[in-house]
Amino acid sequence: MSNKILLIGAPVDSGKTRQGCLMGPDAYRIAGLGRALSNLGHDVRDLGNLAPDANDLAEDAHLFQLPQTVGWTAALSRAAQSACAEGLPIFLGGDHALSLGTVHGAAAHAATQGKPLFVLWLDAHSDFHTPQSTESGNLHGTPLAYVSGRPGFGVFPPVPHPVPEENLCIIGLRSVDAQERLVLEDTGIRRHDMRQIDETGVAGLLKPFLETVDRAGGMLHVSLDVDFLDPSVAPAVGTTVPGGATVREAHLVMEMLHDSGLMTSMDLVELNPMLDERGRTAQLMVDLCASALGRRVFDRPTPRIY
Ligand code: 6HN
Ligand code: MN
Ligand code: MN
Ligand code: MN
Repeated sequence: MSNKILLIGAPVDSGKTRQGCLMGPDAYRIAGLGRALSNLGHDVRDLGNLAPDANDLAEDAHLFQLPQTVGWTAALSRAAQSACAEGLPIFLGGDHALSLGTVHGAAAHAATQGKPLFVLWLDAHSDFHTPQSTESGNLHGTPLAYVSGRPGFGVFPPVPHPVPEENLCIIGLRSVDAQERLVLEDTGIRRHDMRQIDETGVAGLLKPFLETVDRAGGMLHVSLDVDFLDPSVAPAVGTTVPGGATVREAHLVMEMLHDSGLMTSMDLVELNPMLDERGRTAQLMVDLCASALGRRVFDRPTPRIY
């Protein structure tokens, strides 16, 4: 199955104080993402990098770069909405604040198709803060709360198509703040921590979710945070948490996504090339993305080395 794939650079760096994610899109390009996907037979277009919308919002004393993140949300929502109508967009981040916009836009597109949107969130963190509950003031910790329609996002674009809690699945959790936990425990969000991966294997967690998406005839947005992976294999992220997914666990998720044929859009987020070691994290993310789009051992007896 070949896809029209749109690579969209989203050099968002406003979602947290530690800078460097703005170099992510170019790191993915240099690590050969476009070539990896076109070698799999896909029609790949690189649309270059986006910029945030301008606005004249005031800075907020508690929130880091609020106006900038609101500008990105508006720009990325539009981009996602039109790209989803054209093909399968892959957003090259950029920190996780970019998903405020990409999921917002994917949900708007799904609504035009009369289809429900589902979201798979692969992350050490639940990113379920509101601008009120965040202690760090870093808005990359808020996208899931925003897209699911939680109140408190005042100056952000309204959310006319909230993703129902039952349509969200988080896998990889090992750092959930007290306030997030309180709220999450009251929701129908599927949330799987690392212990569940240990006990049942990642396939046992993902399969029922994919079956639900399939039965509902849904669209599926996948948001892959670098810190889903264990820092020993993916050091290039500001928010490392020990005890993350192994290389094979992550590939298996991607391979199952490909086999399901359900994924309709994707974010690659939180890569900070300043923190990388000889490009190994960027390379691993490229390889994972290739698995999600059909790379497999037996079709390629001689693995390509990029
Ligand atoms: N991410 N819960 C922490 C905070 O600052 O709110 C960490 C957020 C991490 C964000 O994973 O994209
Ligand atoms: Mn995240
Ligand atoms: Mn994270
Ligand atoms: Mn926090």
